[in-house]
Amino acid sequence: MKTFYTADHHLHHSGMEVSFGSIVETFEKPERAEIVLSRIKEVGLGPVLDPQRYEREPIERVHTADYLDFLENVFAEWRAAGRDGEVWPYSWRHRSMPPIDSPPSGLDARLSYYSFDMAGSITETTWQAARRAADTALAGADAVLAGDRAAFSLCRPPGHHAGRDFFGGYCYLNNAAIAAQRLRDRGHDRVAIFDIDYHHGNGTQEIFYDRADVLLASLHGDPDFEFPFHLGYARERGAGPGEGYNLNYPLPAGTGWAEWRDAFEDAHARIRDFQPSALVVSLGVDTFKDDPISQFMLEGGHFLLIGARIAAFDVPTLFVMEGGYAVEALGVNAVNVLQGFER
Ligand code: SP5
Ligand code: ZN
Repeated sequence: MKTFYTADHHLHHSGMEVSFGSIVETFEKPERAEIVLSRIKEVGLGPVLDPQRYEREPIERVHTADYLDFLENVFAEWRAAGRDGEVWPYSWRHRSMPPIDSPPSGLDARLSYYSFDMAGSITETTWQAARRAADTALAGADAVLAGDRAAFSLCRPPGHHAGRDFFGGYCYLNNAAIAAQRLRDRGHDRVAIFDIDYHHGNGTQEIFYDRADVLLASLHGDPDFEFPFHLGYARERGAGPGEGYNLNYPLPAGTGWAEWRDAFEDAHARIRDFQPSALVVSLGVDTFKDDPISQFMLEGGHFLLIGARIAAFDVPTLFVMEGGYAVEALGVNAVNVLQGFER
């Protein structure tokens, strides 16, 4: 299968994050995409192609124009305010505070409004990198639309935590959602998103929550103990016409292959019942046993089995890279899914 990749991902690199009270090098670092690319070349998966540049229009099908303007301009605004370093939000609306539905005017208040955590910062070139990640997803979607059985969008920064108008969890633009919407807009009536990243795809859920044309099934660490904490429970089944089209499988810390596979197979059957004409896989491999920020116990060989089961849907499939932070194993694990699919 084709891989879409651009070295422009290097334009995003938040230097640090806070982990259990310590300032550490961010887990979401540029080496991640490079090791996956190396593995793709090593196994000869297929051609590696630079994505074309897309207009904002396909991105605005998912994200609000005011949020996109904010992402594009906030770094300059930060500098104009006389501030050094990178753009970081630092305070959020507590449940004791009334909700609002339009952005405040002050810089820090607006940063708070458009985010839900400080997993990653906005650097001078984060907007450009996020745009190119969205291009990478769109190019993969277009390959599938042109008739490819499958494609891999090696996106970085990742996307599934980003909602219609917010960033968080290392994510700025929701690459998988943008690709799924592209598939909808260019002729696929029913698109399923299978999110197998360790974390709940809260952004993807928010974007498609009231829709019956895009099914989301997500396996993840139970939000009762795991990031992003406040979304991803099994009781969240969709709203209005989307009722029944959002499927969450929260799983306990320490989940191993047998338990993960049981949930995966249940989701698999539900996706099959939906009869999608195309599939987007939010491909995180932070379910790996040695992942430094995660608590599932999958092993390298399991990713081959996952790929083979995804192939059994027998529908055009786009894989979109999400998380995975055990950098040494990340290339093998991610590409195992793709090789398992192709066998
Ligand atoms: C796309 C994706 O996988 N985003 C994940 C964002 C997780 N952010 C929270 C990271 C918390 C790290 N602190 C735990 C360190 C354990 N040693
Ligand atoms: Zn993740």
